[in-house]
Amino acid sequence: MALRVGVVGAGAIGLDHIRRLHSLIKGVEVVAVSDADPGKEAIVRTIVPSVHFTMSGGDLITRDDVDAVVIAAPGHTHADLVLTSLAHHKFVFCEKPLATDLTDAREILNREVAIGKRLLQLGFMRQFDERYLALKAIIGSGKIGDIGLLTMSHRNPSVPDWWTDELTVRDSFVHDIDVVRFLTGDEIASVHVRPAGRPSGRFDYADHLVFTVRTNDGLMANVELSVAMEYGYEVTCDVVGVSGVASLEGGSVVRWSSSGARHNGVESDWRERFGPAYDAELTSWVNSTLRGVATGPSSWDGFVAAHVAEAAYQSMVSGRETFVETVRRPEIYNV
Ligand code: ISE
Repeated sequence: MALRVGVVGAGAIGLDHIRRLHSLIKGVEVVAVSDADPGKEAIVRTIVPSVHFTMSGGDLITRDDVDAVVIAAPGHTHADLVLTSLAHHKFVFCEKPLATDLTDAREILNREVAIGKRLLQLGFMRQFDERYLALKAIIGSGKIGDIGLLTMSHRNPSVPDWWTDELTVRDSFVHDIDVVRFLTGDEIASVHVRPAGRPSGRFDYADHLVFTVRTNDGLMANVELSVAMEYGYEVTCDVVGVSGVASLEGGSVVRWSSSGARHNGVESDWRERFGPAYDAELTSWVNSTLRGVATGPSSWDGFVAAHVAEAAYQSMVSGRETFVETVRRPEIYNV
């Protein structure tokens, strides 16, 4: 029997997920969609004509014909929707961030631990991206020796009108936090945030930020994060080891030369750059949910990202390096 899924949120990524669940991934049926904007119903029906549409995410989650939930609504709504899903013991895929508030992230962790098993997979899709997986494989092969430094860039061409400095940290930087943990296998000990370049005046803090991250084992990561790089969407990562360097380059994989110049296309946004990774992460979620288990990035990864993001926000406010207290990982997350 197909997994009957309800999708909360029919915005940009929500519609993408509805399309891939309906048309690409096997063993799953989109039976319900919710969005606070009733105007989204018509768009949703162009993808799944017979779907049940509601304006209430909570009503969707509690429906008897919804076996599992995909949360693709704005980040500040995630915590309540996840807690409702857990309260009804429904498997849930939640887009990042787990929560935009550390207290909410901790509450989700406590609820899942109280249930005694994982029910949530979190949308850290870079862990399913072929380039990041290849980078992790090179690190693990020992070809570049012990690693000591990551130099990363995360450039957004623009952000929505409602975006804030705080969301740059709590909703965007969380990807880079997870990448540092994913590639190094280490936990983050401190973070120091500084503004870079001349602000455009749109944000109180900055359009371009530099995060200096240190891990418990003494590795360092320098992360450049921008929210107004009009040329396109691009992420890069250089990993420096004692005997070599491994690089994840930006832009499209294929380069071309013409008219005396070399060219390399750059994706327009994160949905284009990470499309195959979203396909892979949701396919994995459907397959594991059909087996009755949650796999991949967890509430623990989401809690740690929120914990480090809180330290980064404190650093943004104080201008100083902020240390991250050590938190013991609950047993259910020890795979
Ligand atoms: C967005 O929500 C994403 O998840 C993208 O992957 C990230 O690059 C972007 O900064 C976020 O705003």
